Amino acid sequence: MPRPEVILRGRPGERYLLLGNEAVARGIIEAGVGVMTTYPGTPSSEIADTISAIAREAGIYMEYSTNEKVAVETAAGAAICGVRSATCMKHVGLNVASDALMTLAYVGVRAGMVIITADDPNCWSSQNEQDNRYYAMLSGLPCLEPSTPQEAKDMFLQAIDISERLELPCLLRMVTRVSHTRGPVLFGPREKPVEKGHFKRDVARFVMVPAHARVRHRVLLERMRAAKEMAESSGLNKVIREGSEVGIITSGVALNYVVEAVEKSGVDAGILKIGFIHPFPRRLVADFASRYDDVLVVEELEPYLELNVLAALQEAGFRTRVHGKLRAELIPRYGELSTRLVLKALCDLTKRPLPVDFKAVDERVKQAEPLLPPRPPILCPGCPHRASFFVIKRVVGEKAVCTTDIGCYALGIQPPLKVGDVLICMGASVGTACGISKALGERVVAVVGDSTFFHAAIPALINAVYNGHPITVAVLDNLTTAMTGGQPHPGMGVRGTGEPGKRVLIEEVARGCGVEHVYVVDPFDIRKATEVFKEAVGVEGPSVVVFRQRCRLEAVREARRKGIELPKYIIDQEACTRCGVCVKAFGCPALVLAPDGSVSIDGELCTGCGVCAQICPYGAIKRLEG
Ligand SMILES: Cc1ncc(C[n+]2csc(CCOP(=O)(O)OP(=O)(O)O)c2C)c(N)n1
Repeated sequence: MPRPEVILRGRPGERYLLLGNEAVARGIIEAGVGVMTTYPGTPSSEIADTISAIAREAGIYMEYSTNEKVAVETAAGAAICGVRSATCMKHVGLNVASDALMTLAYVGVRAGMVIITADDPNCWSSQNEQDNRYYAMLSGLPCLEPSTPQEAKDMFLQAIDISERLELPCLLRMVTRVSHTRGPVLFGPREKPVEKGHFKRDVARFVMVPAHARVRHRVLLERMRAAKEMAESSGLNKVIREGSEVGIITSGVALNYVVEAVEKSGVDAGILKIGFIHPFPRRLVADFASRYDDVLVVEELEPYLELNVLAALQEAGFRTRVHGKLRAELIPRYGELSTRLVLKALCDLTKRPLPVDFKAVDERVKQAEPLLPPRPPILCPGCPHRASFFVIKRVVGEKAVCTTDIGCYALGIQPPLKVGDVLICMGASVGTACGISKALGERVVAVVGDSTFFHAAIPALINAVYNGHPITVAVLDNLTTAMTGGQPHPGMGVRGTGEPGKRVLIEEVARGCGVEHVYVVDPFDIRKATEVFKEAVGVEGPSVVVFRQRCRLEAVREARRKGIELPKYIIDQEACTRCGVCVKAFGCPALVLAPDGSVSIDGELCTGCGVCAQICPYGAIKRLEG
C-alpha cells in the first residue's frame, strides 16, 4: 500500500514503519480531526501532505492556507465551533502565527486543537534555528515533545485530550530528527470526525476587547495551574533508568542520544525524560534531581529545561549542582546534538576517559570525504528561475541592490548568477527593498517567489505603493511552492486536496494593491523578458514583473506522464567559439565545460528549455529536429 493509504487504512493493532511526520498524520486520523490546515515548511511538510492525499476519503477538511497565521486562525475557528483541528508548520511559521497564538491562548477552544511546530536545529533547511519551546512559555499553552515516531502519534492524541480538558490549544513540538526519522508505529482505533460544528456565542470569551482580555488573562493563568498539575502526574514524564552516579534530565530527540551515551560510557546514570514540557513539572523534577549531587541537562538549542530545572531546585531548596549549557557549557547551545557530544559531556562531568577513539573515527571520515561527489545546492537544469536571474542580471548588472527571499530562487546567490544581496525571512525581500531604496535614493530590485508573494509580500508591496518606494518586484512565478515539495497556492487554481479553486492572479493582486506598472513575461523568452524588465526598472515608483514559467521538474514529470518527448539540444562544435558565455553567465548544470574549454550538453540532464540556445552569441546551440 502507498504510505497515505497505510495511514488511512491501517487497522488497530497493526504496526508500520513510518516517518515521525507520517505518524503524526496517523494521530490526526485516529483523533477524528475534522479540520487540518497548514502552510508548508520543512521539516513539517509531510504531515499535511499525507493528510491532503487522504483527506476527502477520511472525511477531513484539509487546506493549504496562505500563511501560518491564517492556518492557525482557520484551525482555531473550527475548534471554537466544536470540530477537532490540527495545524502544522515549521518553527519560523509560528513567528508568523504568533499574533494569533498569543490571544488565542486567552479565548481558547471548545474542541481539541493541536498546533504542531517542527523545529530545525542546525538549520538544515531554515534561515534560523530558534527554539519554539519558548513559545509555550510565552503564550502559556501546554506543550508536549516526542522522542520517536510512535510517541509522535501517541502524543498527538494526548495533545488533543489535554486541549479538550483545558479548553486551550496544545503545542506539539517536533524537530527534524523526529519528523524525518522512521520507526515502528503501532496503530490504534480511529474516531470519526465531527461533520458539522456549532457556534455558541459567548462575547466575553471570544471577543478580546481590553475589558474581556483582562479577565481572560486570569482565566489562562488558572488553566496554566491546572495544566501544571497535569504535567506533574503525567505518564509522559518518566524515569527511564534508575542510576546512582549522576542524574540526567532530557526530552525529545535528545533522549535517544542520552540512552546511547549512557550505555557506551558505563556511567550509572538515572534518566528522567520530560514529555510534557510546558508547564514544567517542577515538583517531579526536583524530586528526581534531589537524589543526586550532580544533574546533567541534555537538550538541543536553548537551555529551556535547564532554566526550569534550576528554578525547580531553587523552589524546593535543594542544592543539587546543575550542568548543561549555562555554566560549564558542557552541551552546546547551537546545532544538533549527537551521541558523541552527549558522551563527551557525560565523560567530562564524571571525569572519565572517552570510551571511543574519536580521533580514529575523524581520520576515517577525512579519508572518505574526497570520494564523495561534491553536491552544491544549485538550481535544477532548465529551472525558469535561472532564466529570470539571467535577465535581471543582464538589465541591472552588479549595480542595483537585489533583495531576495525564501524559496528555490534563494539559490540565485550562487555563481555565475549571483543575484541576492539580503535575505531575512519570507516576504522580507519587498520590505527590505523599501528601506534600502530609501536609504540609497535609488531603485532596488526585490526577488520573490509566487507562494511567498501570497504568504507575506503583499502588505510590503502596498507599503511601497503608499509610500512611493522606487522598487521593482520580480515575482518568480513557477506555479508551485517548489522548495517544500510542490504544494499548491492561490495562484494555481487548485486546492490542497486536488479540487479546483478560484485562481488568484499575482498581476491582478499587484494592480489591486495600486501598482501602476505591472508586467507578465515568460522567462524562457529571453529577448522579450529583457526588454520588459528594462522598462520596468525605468519607471517612476514601484513596478512588478511576474516571470511566469512552470517549475521544470513538474513540467518534465507531466511530459513524461503524457509521453511527450522533450526537445533535445546540442552544441555545434564548429560554430562554438568557446567564449564560455553559456557556462560563465548562465551556468545551467546540463552544460558541461571540458578542461580544453569546449562545452557540451549532458543529454541526461538537459530538460530542453532552449534558453541556452537563445543566449549563445554565435548560434552554436541548436535544437535537434525529429
Ligand atoms: C514562515 C515560513 N514558512 C515556511 C517556510 C518554508 N518555505 C521556504 S521557501 C517556501 C516557499 C517557496 O515557494 P515559492 O515562493 O513559490 O518559491 P519556489 O520555491 O517555488 O521557487 C516555503 C514555504 C519558511 N521558510 N518560512
